[in-house]
Order: sequence, then structure tokens, then C-alpha cells
Amino acid sequence: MTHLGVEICGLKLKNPTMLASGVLDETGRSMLEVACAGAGAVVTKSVGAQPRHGHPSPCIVELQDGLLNAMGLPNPGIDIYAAEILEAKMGGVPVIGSIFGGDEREIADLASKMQVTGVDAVELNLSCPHAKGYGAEIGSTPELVESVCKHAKRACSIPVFAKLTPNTSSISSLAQAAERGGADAIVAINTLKGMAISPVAKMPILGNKVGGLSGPAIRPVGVRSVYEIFEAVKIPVIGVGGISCGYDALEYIMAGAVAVQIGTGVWSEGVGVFGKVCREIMQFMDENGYSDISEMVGVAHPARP
Ligand code: RRO
Repeated sequence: MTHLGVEICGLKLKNPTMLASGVLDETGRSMLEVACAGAGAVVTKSVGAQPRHGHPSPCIVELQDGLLNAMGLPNPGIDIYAAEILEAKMGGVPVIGSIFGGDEREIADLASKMQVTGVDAVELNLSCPHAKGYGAEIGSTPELVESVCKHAKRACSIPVFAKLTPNTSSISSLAQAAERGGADAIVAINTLKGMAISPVAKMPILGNKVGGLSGPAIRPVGVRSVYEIFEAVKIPVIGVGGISCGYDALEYIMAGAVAVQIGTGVWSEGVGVFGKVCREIMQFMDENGYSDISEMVGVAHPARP
């Protein structure tokens, strides 16, 4: 019998797939739909202290091999988000609350408020590539990453995940800083900073000009990031970026991820992507003599002494 269940920082997932922050996760109803479709866990859209409209449109450019987005952290604010969590929890899978803030105090306050909503863990968005004062602007220096994680940990008693940016020369240094700050797990990666220009309009297409690239094109960057982080820290790593089939997920797992998140893959394949990825992983396990998913985590690395 193949076993797809995983445990991450005490959270029990029936399979290693999670809904990534940013797709189909603004409302409780859509997260419930994703849970019912087979995801092992769901992550909310990133929520801040105050309501935000986000960046001016156009906010999304569809590319051949992915998406470029500059949504700009649109959200209703933490104070009215609790109702969405309640509905999402009806799906019976762990719900992880993603938060963003401009400094340690704001992030600590959000972590505490997010815990009160009933989420099972908090994910710190230290990596949105196009939000002034937030995301990667907070998450690009190891000192600040360590300090933010420390404050978030002090403010809540549930696991804290740090979602890191690939727009850096050393993502493993950021991961080590998060680990020093007490983060319970690393999520890698967020989108890659990019731009698309319309030759007809002679200007950048996105309202914000700059956005984040996601989808199949970024998978090699995500896999390499997870591979490096796995060798640099002891805490679990969750892989995200360009996953839409079992083989994509297996790349991340063999690089060292204990679970994977799917975002743009939901946009391209629909909510059936979770079941499809799980079926394909199980088929691979059957064909290759694996009975437990944990046996494959990190096998692409040379054996550790
Ligand atoms: O809302 C966004 O524009 C956004 C976020 Br919070 C993020 O973390 N990553 C991204 O590509 N877009």
C-alpha cells in the first residue's frame, strides 16, 4: 500500500499537495472547493492589517509558459477575514493563513490575529516581488528575515512558515536566517520579478509595470532553490513553483521538499490538478517500489554521512 500522508510541524496532511497563496484563496468558499477537490491543505491569499485594493489593472499577463502578475496584495484586511477561515475549515484540511506586514510589530500583530481566526499555521509572505514596503522588501536581508520570524514566533503558538524570495543571490542564507529566527518551515519559492512590454502600445503591459512570473517557466528555479535550502537548514521545506503534474511534484520532493504547493497549476488545470498530481505520484511510487512518500524526500542529494 502506498502512503501519501505527510506530517509537517504537527499538521497532518492526507497528501503532500497544498493550495499556494494567491490562487482561488480569497474566499472561504473557494478554499472549501479546493479542499473538497483533494488538496492536502490550503493557504489563504496574503492578508494585511488594512484593506487594500491592490495595483491598477492590467494585473495579469498570460504568457506562453506561465503568468506575470502584479495583483498588489489586494485583501479585505485581517479584521474581517475570520469568516473566510471558518468556511475554509469546513473542508477538513489544514488551513494556513498567509500574512504580510511592513515591519516586525505589524507582522507580530497579524500573526496573533491570524491565530485567533483558527488557522493551523501562519505563512509569512517575505517574498512578494512588487509591493512597496512589503514582501521581498522585508524578506531580502537575512537580519530582517531573522527578526521578523522571531517576532512572529513570539506572537503566536502555531507553526510559522517563512515564504522566501528567489530574487536574491542566496536563498539558502535567507532560509538559514528564518531558521535562526525560529521559523518552523520554509516555503520556496514566490514569483520571479519580471516585465512584459507591448510593442504596439510601446509601454509595459502591467499597471504596476513590474510583476511576478509564475508557472512552468520558473520550476527549475524553484527546484534549485529547494535543493540548496535542503542542504542549508534542518527545518522542513515546502516546494512551490510551476507544478502541474506528478513528475513536477516529484522533482521538488527529491530536491528535499516534504510537500508542494500549487498555484498557477490550478489556474491552468482547474481544481482537478490536486487529484491528478496525487494519482501520478502514487503510480510512480508503485512502479518504483516506494511505499511511503517520505522515502523519496531529498533522494536527489548525495547520501548524508
Ligand atoms: O498580490 C500579489 O500581487 C502577489 C503576492 Br501577495 C505574492 O506573494 N506574489 C505575487 O506574485 N503576487
